[in-house]
Amino acid sequence: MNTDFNPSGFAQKNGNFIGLPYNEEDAKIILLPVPWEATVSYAAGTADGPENIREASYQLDLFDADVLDAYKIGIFMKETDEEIKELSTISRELATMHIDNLENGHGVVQEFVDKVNANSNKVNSWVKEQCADLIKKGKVVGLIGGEHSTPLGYLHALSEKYSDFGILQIDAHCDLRKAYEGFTYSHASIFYNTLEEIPAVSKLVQVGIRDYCEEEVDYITNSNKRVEVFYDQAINESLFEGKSYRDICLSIVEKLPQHVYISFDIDGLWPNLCPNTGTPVAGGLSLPQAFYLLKTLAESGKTIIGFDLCEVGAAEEWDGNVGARVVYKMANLMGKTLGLI
Ligand SMILES: [Mn+2]
Repeated sequence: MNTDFNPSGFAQKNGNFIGLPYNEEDAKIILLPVPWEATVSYAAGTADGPENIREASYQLDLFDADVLDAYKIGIFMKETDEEIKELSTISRELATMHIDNLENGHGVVQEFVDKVNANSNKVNSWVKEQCADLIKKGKVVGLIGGEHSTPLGYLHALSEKYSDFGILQIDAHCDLRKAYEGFTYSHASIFYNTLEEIPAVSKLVQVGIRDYCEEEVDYITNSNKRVEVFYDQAINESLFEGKSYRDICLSIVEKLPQHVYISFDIDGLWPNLCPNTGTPVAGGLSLPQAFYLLKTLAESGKTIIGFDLCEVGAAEEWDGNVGARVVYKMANLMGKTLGLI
């Protein structure tokens, strides 16, 4: 790290997150962009989410009242991989043709679906390799999507280090569908796939859920409490009836095991904080509510072992600005619970 660095100065556009003075070797937390959005079913653009976050991050100040000297933890954001981005563009064209066929009642071209599924497998393997390699080097990873299907490979890599961990998922959607629109590794299936493929994930706690289907409710009901949900409606009704938000956060955190991974879908927040996300839904958490929940987790004595932020749009800088704040807060709190500072 450059010792002349002034954490109160303006951010240098040096290619790194918030202009932080680290490289891949000396940083402890590595942000891995995954520019993949093949199966996005609604608004496109999240493949460029990581670069929007990087660009918007220069606007942020480094002071974090929850983690003093947070800038010293050492965060480095890797370059976007152009091959994955290209694969996303090709796959998204095939997926769009397939979804148009479905919506217009035309025959399904199985070749389109198979190709997208094959490319999803490639991305999952690439993410797993990247993350496993970083973990082997003693780094901690924050994955930045892309659509919400992107963390699967990372969760596989983590399961080789941690034999038992839980996931705190902030999201408008359960993402528990067994495939969606024919795509095995759909953004809407990330946690179905996670739970089916990774036994080390002993618990999934979902928060902010407000757009979901019967198949998902059945899956949750039959999960023997491996999945527990704090629906957006239930959270708000508890607040309206006088329960404190602190008590709600404590009951959420209580459900999680010692090691916790955070999966943050930006659409878990109010849509005015993520207007260009793939699938915006009215309602959700405010930013202070989300941050308070993360802080409650960090102060509970549990350890944050990794995180992702997905579905950040790229059509406007604002989405990147909010996304960058969410990434910084998760990285700082994770660094604190891991004793990196
Ligand atoms: Mn999601």
